[in-house]
Amino acid sequence: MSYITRPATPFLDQRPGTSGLRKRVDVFQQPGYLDNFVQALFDVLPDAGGKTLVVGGDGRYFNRVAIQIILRMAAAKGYARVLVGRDGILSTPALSAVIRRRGASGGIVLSASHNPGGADGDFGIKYNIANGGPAPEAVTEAIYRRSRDISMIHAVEAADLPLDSLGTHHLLHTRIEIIDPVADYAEVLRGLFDFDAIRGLFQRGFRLRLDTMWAVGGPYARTLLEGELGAPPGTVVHGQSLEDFGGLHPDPNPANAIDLIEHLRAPDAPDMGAATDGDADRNMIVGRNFVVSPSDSLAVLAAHATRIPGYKAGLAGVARSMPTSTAIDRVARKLGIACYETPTGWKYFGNLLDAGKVTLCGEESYGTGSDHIREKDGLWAVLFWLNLIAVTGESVESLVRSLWREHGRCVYSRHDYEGIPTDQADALMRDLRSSLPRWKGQVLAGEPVIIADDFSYTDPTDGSTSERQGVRIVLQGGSRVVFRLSGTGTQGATLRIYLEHHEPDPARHDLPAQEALAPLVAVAEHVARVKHWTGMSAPSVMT
Ligand code: G16
Repeated sequence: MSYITRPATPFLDQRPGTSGLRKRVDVFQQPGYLDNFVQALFDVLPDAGGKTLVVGGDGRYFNRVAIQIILRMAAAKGYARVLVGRDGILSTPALSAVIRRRGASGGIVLSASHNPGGADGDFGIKYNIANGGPAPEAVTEAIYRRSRDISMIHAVEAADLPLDSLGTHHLLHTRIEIIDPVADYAEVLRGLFDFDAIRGLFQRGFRLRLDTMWAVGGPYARTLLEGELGAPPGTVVHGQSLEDFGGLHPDPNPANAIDLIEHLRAPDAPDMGAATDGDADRNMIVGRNFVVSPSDSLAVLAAHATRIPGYKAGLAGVARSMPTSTAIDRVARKLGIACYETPTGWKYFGNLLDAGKVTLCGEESYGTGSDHIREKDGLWAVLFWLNLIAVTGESVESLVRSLWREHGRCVYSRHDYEGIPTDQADALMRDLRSSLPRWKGQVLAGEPVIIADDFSYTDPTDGSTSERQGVRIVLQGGSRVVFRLSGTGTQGATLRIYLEHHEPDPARHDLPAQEALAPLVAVAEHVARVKHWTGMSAPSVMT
């Protein structure tokens, strides 16, 4: 075994997006593509002597190949220890838990999250820092800058290591430990929830259907729910982790988890349904014939948090991404706690959580989490709901309806226009931005526009500023339309249009969301001329 150095030519497209570098698998399969990015990362990080790195992924196609490359390069970087999940598996929340519990200096997550997998699908790589959360923009930008100058790759020459059983290996001076991917994470959750209460719920015949979408959540959910909490076998469906997620799109929303939605609509529906995504950090919650919007889910959890052992002392504050509905703001106001509004991307919550300013946070994109780790956490959200149902005796639907009764309903939808040629999407956003001064004060959908701007965020802990984080048109009554381009797609551009309307009148709470939001859809078309720029007359996906 020896150190080797080989020349490299930069790839110029390695700028991380909302959540790391995501590309099609065939892009990552180009010789040296992954190596270059990892070298850029290692060049940006300080000396690794005496430090621990955690490595794992969601088990998608190319996961194993990538891990072997990373291990050989981590040894050349000089890490004292690298912890790898067995079979190369670590869900994103589990990796965050391992970094924090084992005092690692950081970790590498291999996942393209909810994007499809398999040889024709997507792959991704993301660096998490010592707090267990995604690296902030300053770090990801430094990696990108470095990637444009890479000329040498440093690795050790060694055969692939066996990843399929627990044990210890050495790559020159680096100790490689293959660890149980579930243990650390499970221990964190045990410290938060009333496992006896959840066990009691299942003993009383409560039925849950948890769809882990053939992705990495399966082993975690089976161990905890069916193994430890007494949920009957079969509670976790699509629970085997497959490299191609069974050819499906592991995105827990009503469009992609249609099988779950249908089961919850059936006459013999279980009491609760839930789904998690490719890397098990997202979640969708479904009641009997009742889909919970992610923004409402976050608000319900915040409203009842003190009933859960891990949060009984109360919440320091809460946070949501800007496009997420304002349901949580209303709960926070009632609780008398601060509610922060951040740009889209979990990385923006890290500083607030570290500073103890917030305890719970979440996003419209099916992500919810807390200060227990520094990633969103799908199974955590499911256990939170189960614990809540166990102690309140209420159903999923009644918990959401109480929220609406008390605070009004934030009717919400996201319309995605996928696969737009990038130059057309950029032109739309450019045009929209330049039109902003025109909208302020105009009457749209019967109300004056009070805000027409491009969201910018200043982190209250370190003063760093992130600009151009989404165009907002806000009407006097609080209704909003928000526009931004996705930072996680891999084909062309995806335009996301977020629509929110607050409905205080209970008699109107059951109006279908798309109907209630129709005036705002018209506003969106009026200000952004979506048809003109994209040639599309309807969104590809509505959630
Ligand atoms: C990532 C980020 C989330 C973000 C989501 C959608 O989630 O961690 O914070 O809300 O992407 O981002 P975009 O609208 O830019 O596509 P994940 O689960 O894909 O890692």
